[in-house]
Amino acid sequence: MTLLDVGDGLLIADIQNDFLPGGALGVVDGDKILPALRTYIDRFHSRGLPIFVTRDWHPPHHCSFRDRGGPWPVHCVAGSAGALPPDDFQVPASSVIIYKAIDPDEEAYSAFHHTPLQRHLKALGVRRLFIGGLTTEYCVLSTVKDARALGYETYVLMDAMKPVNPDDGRRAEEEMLWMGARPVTLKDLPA
Ligand code: VGL
Ligand code: ZN
Repeated sequence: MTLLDVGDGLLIADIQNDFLPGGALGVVDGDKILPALRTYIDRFHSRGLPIFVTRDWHPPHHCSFRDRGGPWPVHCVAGSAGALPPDDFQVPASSVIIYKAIDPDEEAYSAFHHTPLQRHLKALGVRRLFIGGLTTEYCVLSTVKDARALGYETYVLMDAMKPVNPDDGRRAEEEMLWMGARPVTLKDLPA
């Protein structure tokens, strides 16, 4: 299928300490996808293709936190240790970092929502977007939805994402494919 080529871009959602085991909103086995993600990064970077990484980056009293009636424990507070990627997950210096959900009064899961992502993608000529990371049924699903609506050919990294809740994760996978996103694994992308 998909030999990587000019016009392809990789988007990795929310690899941040708080979403990894032991973190404030630790995703079970979230760390297990890091090796695959490192390989995806190599595949794109070695071809000079652009890489985008998102960071959930909440102000200290974000509306999604329980103390404000939201569903989540305090997590990924802007600039805190929990909001940083783990030391063993370094991305190329040329990666574009997208900060999201920075507005205190607005929940936002998609990497497109009130961020400059779309402008960066246009500027870099990205037409096919490959999306994985954390978490399947929130950031990945919402981002894939927006990418499809914006007309991107969209690939979901089936071997490099994890859900908060496994049932919701399976439903989200079905929904993404139903929206026309295509499944991809490392096996589909030769070195
Ligand atoms: C996310 C839970 C809470 C996500 C963000 O981006 O997937 N999930 N905040
Ligand atoms: Zn969040």
